Amino acid sequence: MATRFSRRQILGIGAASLAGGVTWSKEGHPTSHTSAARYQPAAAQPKSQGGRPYWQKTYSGGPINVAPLPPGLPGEHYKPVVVPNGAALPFKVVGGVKVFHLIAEEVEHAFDSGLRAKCWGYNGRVNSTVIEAVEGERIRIYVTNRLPIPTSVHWHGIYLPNGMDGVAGLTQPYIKAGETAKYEWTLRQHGSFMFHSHHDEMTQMGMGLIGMFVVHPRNPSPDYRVDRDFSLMVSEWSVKAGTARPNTLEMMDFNVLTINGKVFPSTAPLVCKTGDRVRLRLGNLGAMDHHPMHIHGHHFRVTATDGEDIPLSAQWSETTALVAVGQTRNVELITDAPGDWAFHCHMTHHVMNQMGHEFPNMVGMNPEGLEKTIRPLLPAYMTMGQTGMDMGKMAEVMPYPRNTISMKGATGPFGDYISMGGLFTIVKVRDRLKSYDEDPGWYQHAPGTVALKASDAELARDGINVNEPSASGAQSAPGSATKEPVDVKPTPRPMDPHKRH
Ligand SMILES: [Cu+2]
Repeated sequence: MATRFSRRQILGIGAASLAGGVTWSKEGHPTSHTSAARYQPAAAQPKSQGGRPYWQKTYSGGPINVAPLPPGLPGEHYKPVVVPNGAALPFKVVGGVKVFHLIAEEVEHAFDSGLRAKCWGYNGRVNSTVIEAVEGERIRIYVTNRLPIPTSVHWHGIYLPNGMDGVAGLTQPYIKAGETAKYEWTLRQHGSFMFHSHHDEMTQMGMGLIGMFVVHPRNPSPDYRVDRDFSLMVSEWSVKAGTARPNTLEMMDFNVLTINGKVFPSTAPLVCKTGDRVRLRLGNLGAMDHHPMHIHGHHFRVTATDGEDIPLSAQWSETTALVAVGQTRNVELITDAPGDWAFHCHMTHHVMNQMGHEFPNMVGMNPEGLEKTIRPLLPAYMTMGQTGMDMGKMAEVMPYPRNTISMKGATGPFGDYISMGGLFTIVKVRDRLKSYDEDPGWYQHAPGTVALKASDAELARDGINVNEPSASGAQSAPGSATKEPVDVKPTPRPMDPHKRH
């Protein structure tokens, strides 16, 4: 192909001239849509003369009444996404339609080994049931409500007939307790989308009724192919220590931050080979917080939003992608640096586990007197924060209430605590892997490639005096006498020649 086509143009050609004849069998078309044209992506429509390109396209997928293409099958027509700590929802094909059964129900959910709560979820999982489908196919989703209250499901970012949009009371009646509703439409787009309850959202989404909805392109361009395609839903919870249910009334102080419903160290690592092409599909359906998701040792490109694919010329590089509430972001990278690389939210309060924030800043204070006063009333009382949140130490000495976890992360390869929890996971990149499904353990660093305690010989060689006063003179080295601060006079600035007086 001499001309470079965009992904949408390739899809257009695929739908118009290739589909059915080349890569897809014609078997199994529903007969109720025979009068309509076969599904074509929006950009395949005739272009208007002049004007700007964004007025030439449809913003809702084009005509609704299109004939669906045959259902796409995993391994044959698409490479399934990897759902760490979760799974794709099973389906069956009935009369050419892909049929799913989504069940909203109470789930006894483990955020980590030490913290469980009665949450609400889909099909036995919390935040980690993914619906996976293929552009152009017709899907039918039965939603069974096993909750004690009415619900509905909204398909977030997806083009569909208005009555399938899932806004309880507005576009459909409630799905009452015990009822099963039927949603059905033809997918006229691809991308990373989401689904969630759209009734009493604050309660129901806060209890866990959210998930990712991944639609693969019909005839993917070569640049769509990746070796690892991860689906990661981030969210936030308030689970007070010792309680059995999330507090969905919380507005500010979320203390359990999750990826696919898990906090680190229970988040499964993202296992990759050196040189793998990797896509991370990030979605955020938390209540209040946007999450800047940050990768170490690499950069990634932002390649798609839940609006559409970003053309190559408009993609941008980041090491941190902000995923706001209600957004998805696809980011792609080549994991070409072996190691154990942190991937986490960069809001420091979001990489803590079960952190309460009602503490004054105690850094540098001696709390001995305070503790003596309080201990007769609260024997387990320990003032926190005077040396920072030294979570490793706290984990060892602090007695916990029932059903709570420490703020710590986990013991790492050097015996020290990794002092992060919550929205944190590890991208494990290895030259050789037995299996993607097996945690390869800690990275074995080559000699001389770890930041270790500097030796006296090294310090002497490079003329580093560790007792040297720091540049400001305000701080002195341990054990040395306090010196008067150096009086630093501001250097007079030359007059700005461009300034008129
Ligand atoms: Cu965050």
